[in-house]
Amino acid sequence: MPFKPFPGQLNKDGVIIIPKGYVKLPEPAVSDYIIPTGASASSFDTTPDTSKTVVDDSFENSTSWTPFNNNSDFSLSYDYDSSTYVDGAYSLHISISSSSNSAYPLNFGIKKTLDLSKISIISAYVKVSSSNSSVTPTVYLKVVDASGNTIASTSVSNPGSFTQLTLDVSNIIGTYTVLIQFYYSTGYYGTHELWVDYVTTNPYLHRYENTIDNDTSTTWKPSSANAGEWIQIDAGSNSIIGGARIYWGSNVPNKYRIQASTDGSTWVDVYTATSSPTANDWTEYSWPAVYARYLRLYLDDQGSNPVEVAEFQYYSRITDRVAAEHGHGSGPEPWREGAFFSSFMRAMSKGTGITPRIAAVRGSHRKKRLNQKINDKKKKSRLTKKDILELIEELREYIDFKVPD
Ligand SMILES: [Ca+2]
Ligand SMILES: [Ca+2]
Repeated sequence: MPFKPFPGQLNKDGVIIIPKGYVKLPEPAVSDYIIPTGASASSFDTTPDTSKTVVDDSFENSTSWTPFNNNSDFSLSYDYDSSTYVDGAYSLHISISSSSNSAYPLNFGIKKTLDLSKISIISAYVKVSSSNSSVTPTVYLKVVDASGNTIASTSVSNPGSFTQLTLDVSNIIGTYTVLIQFYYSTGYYGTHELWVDYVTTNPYLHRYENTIDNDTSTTWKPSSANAGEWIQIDAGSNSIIGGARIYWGSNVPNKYRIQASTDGSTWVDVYTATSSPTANDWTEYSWPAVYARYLRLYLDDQGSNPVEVAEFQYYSRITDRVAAEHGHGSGPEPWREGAFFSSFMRAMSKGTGITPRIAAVRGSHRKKRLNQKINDKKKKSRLTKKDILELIEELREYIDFKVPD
């Protein structure tokens, strides 16, 4: 007596698609989602986050900045001025003095090496004084490279009272020397003084790390609304990844894809969106589990404004994979895909009694166990759905864990 054919469809690649609703499994819990270990993006909006001002007040009674003096004809000294400030207490007071004119420029100040990768703007309060009325110095806040070349600069002429210098460093990624510099093109006798009260920096408002900080109020935003902007997350190592969830910000795309990669360079589409997600909320995505380390959100059509992504998380491991394959939440339609040896499935569906070929299964214990299960099932005159699902799981367990050579 032939058993009832399996309700799914077997395609030419030996893949079975099980109809919607055939198997019902629980949705993954929120705790099943994993926050990635890293993120990167095609670009990011460089607007500073003015709510997160980092104050460097080391100028109160010590300084983490290094005083410098590029005029050997003058001697440099510095102290901490308890009567000159804008912040309520102390500034760094640095000066050079000489009793004779010099042929060299007046060029002194303080410097510090800073990683500007995550800094959007730098600001400093500065003030100068000179005992020589011929000297009208310029105070620079500048970024220089290892060769001393100026990368970015802003300045104020002869500030007699504390003045804030603010420099946009949003296009500068990497570690550079930041200078606060008293400069006058010619050397003159007298005492020349520079005060620095404090320095502030602001991070970016929309850098890509914002998608892995477990905070739905912080977002990544690309620098343009062009098609092709992307953000990717890193699971840290290759894993079985069957789903993700994204918390979208205020602007959502019209068309987008989720892609997976083992190496960060070759990508396969695992999910293609056919409509816009809900703004300011989570959207869950699932797909047949893939072996991957990286997931990438690729924006095919952002609409008129750059999108915002607040969080981008993934899920892994078998229990999550099973749930993924059956669909859940607001993701795609529930379905199930099993990759089989087509001869096996044809044998199963036709009831011909052909022994399935499982030569590809490595490991004798696994092969033996699988053969045993298949033989047990074949003793029955009619296979139930449960029987078939058990066999599917047995095969899938092996196939999913197979690491590419
Ligand atoms: Ca101060
Ligand atoms: Ca966030």
